[in-house]
Amino acid sequence: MATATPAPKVNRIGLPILEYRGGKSTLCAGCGHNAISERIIDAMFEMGVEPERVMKMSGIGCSSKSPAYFMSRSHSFNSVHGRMPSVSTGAILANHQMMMLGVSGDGDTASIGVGQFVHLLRRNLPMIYIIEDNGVYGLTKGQFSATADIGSKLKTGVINDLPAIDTCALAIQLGATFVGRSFSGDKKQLLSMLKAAIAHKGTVMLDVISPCVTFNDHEGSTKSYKFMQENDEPINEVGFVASFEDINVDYDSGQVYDVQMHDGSSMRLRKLHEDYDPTNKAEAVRTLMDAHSNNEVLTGVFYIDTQKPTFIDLLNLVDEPLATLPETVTRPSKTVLETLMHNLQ
Ligand SMILES: Cc1ncc(C[n+]2csc(CCOP(=O)(O)OP(=O)(O)O)c2C)c(N)n1
Ligand code: SF4
Ligand SMILES: [Mg+2]
Repeated sequence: MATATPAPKVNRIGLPILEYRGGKSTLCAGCGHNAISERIIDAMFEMGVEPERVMKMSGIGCSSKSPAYFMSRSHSFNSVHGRMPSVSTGAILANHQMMMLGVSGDGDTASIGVGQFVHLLRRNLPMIYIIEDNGVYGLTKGQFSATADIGSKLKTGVINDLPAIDTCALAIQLGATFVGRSFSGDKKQLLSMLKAAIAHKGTVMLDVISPCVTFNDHEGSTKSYKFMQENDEPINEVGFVASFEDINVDYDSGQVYDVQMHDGSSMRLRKLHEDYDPTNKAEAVRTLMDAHSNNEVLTGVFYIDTQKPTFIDLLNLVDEPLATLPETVTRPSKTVLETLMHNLQ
């Protein structure tokens, strides 16, 4: 007798994980970017996010191709190299009921795109911004990017003699309200951070070290699998309990920061590194600067602020998205326009 195939497991909105998948990846086997796509799929599925409510944004690069490999049912826009922040700003202002997920590369963000990136951070735009950070321009055959560490070595033997831009320190200083670093190979940490990112209201900036197996995974690289396995030092252990799950309080409050997220979820940051306070901006920047001097790669949630108004709050936008407001509401009447013209004479 034939046995019945078990029904696929569904999430809280009744969707199986298959509905969160994308096209088949064309990236190199073993590329860190593929693992990040997998974690995005898991996080969106576990959080029960409606795929059609997500806008996937990217620039240009191997990393920026990766939105094609997750969530095919979502909206997607592949912008010009380094210009994803401005396109995203326009899109979220047009419809702030959507969830914005940007995937960029270290080159796309910190080299050609740094001018747009810094203004995105100042605005606290509601957006999850992921940098798939391999320290090189993977798509154009592995030149150093602006996140490559000083002294690190290319396959050709060329040494990088410029200091790295720490995108996390920059993001904290300029105004992002959820800033962390993870490693594509750390499934547990990355998944918890992504789930908390989905629950946050404001700019989430996650720098995810994502080794380029083809151009930057050798001896002398500081973005290789081996280097991260040996030097990754978590600053806190990230736990996440979604608003729809039971919270069992079983921790010593002295060791944990329990952060209440906007949607009622709870993020728990268990201290692993001295007496680190993720709500203290100056301490966060100083800790990252110190880590550079000590050649440490800190991971975890460095900074969180759940109180700061977002760009949408600052602009006092109406609840109904601008994109769907009827023209009768958005267009000034003939009398208003005539008065305006009269006042300009
Ligand atoms: C305006 C412009 N300048 C340069 C390029 C060439 N280019 C394509 S991808 C890329 C760098 C991508 O690096 P990164 O963002 O780190 O992505 P990765 O491929 O490493 O994931 C460059 C310089 C381009 N496409 N457009
Ligand atoms: S070249 Fe590097 S970054 Fe691009 S897909 Fe291959 S491993 Fe990934
Ligand atoms: Mg890169």
